[in-house]
Amino acid sequence: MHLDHGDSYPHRHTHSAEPVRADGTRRALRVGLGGPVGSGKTATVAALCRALRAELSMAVVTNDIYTREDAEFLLREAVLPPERIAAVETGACPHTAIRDDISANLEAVEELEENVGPLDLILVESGGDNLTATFSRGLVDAQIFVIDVAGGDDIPRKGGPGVTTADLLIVNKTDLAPHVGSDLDRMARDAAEQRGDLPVAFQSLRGPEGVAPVADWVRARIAAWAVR
Ligand SMILES: Nc1nc2c(ncn2[C@@H]2O[C@H](COP(=O)(O)OP(=O)(O)OP(=O)(O)O)[C@@H](O)[C@H]2O)c(=O)[nH]1
Ligand SMILES: [Mg+2]
Repeated sequence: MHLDHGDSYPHRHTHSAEPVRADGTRRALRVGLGGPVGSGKTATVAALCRALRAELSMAVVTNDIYTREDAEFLLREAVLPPERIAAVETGACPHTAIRDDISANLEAVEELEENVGPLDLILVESGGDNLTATFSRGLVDAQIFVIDVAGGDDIPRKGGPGVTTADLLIVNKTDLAPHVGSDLDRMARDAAEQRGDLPVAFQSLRGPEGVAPVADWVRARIAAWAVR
């Protein structure tokens, strides 16, 4: 049987484009943010833009199923100039567009680099999904999985590839823990058990520290990227 699908078959990307292009310029570090619906992905993206935009050349791609709502929120909040915010309407299960057929997202990332580049950092927000959603390594270089304390303090224990393998796990909305009866120590213990040495950030975007620890994690990734 001949299995040559030519150009019409969705290409499976198993690794990203090289950091340094043929002409010697360096492409942006691409960081994906995934996680369940409403956990705080867009709020984290907005806070990261505010924290890092003075020191890094940044852009954002948002994924929504049927709308451009997340991009519109970021535009309204003016976290970046409008030409640095792109929306992909996935029209299907959100994980398909970040894992299986990543072509629309890759196109959005490459167009941003072309139109507003050179860029240091592109954040790609997945549509809200479930605990199994992860990004293709052909789309992003690092991924952050965002869960929140209101989703239940047993989420880290339940595992799933987002919780166990993401380069950074954010447990968001810690300010709500007392109101919803979530035990943060238990979440920290369970997360450590699932993730070994991989880092976990407990975050409240309503608190004084806000996104600062996650912004520091991004800075460290950028520093490592610059010497690759
Ligand atoms: N109390 C509290 N609320 C937060 C925090 N972070 C985000 N929120 C709120 O949680 C709600 C959902 O946040 P979003 O950032 O839209 O969540 P999302 O993960 O992007 O949602 P989808 O894209 O729809 O999956 C919003 O009302 C945010 O203001 C936090 O640290 N504490
Ligand atoms: Mg969102």
